[in-house]
Amino acid sequence: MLTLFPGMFEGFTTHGLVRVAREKGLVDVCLHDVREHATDRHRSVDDRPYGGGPGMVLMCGPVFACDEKVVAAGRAAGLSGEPRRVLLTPQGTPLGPSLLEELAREPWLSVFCGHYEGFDERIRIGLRPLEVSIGDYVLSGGEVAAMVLIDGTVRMIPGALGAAEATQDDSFSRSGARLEGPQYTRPREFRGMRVPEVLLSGDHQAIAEWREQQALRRTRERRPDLLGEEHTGEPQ
Ligand code: 6GU
Repeated sequence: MLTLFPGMFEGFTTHGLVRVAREKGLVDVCLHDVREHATDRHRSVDDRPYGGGPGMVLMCGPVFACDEKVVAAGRAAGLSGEPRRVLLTPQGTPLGPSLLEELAREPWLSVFCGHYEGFDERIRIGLRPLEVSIGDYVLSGGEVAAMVLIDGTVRMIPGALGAAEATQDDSFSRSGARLEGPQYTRPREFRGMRVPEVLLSGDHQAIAEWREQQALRRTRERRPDLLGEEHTGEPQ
């Protein structure tokens, strides 16, 4: 990760899925502070745009220097060639399941978190990153988007999830995009709300059919587009 705020990743890399995947040796996440590559005494990483206008633009110098350090550090750690460079920006390709699977197959990713009004265009021209967006809204910086990308990517690495957390029933998994249906755990009754009888029946066939029907119903209700259908507006 190349970022102006490495501290934002601390909790993310030391908890949950990413922590476990690191402990299993499936992935490592290394944080690189772009500001360490500033060259002036103010440690500037951004400057005013040529041609005028509001906002600041991330400068080439610190970003290219940080990229070079990342390449050197990766090689020292035994990686070969170059990293697949990803730049997080609202102008990028929308992130989806097929891109996550593709990224999960990469041995080495270099993830740039955008900030300020944008990047000096020569960062795009010189480093040729894959530009990725996580949706049609603007965030204050690329860090949160980078965590979305890393979490989604690590889940796709074989062995990252335990058997119990298998991805096949997930919403948006390969096996056909559909939403997950309702789930219940103990107690059988909570504040007057009861677990559906079929789930207590022990009839595996009936349970599987119920789950299938519930998943379809929920998908049709909330995301008919996933089934290639129009929204009917029918309540559940
Ligand atoms: Cl990748 N970055 C920022 N700053 N905002 C976003 C985004 C990324 N994706 C959606 N909004």
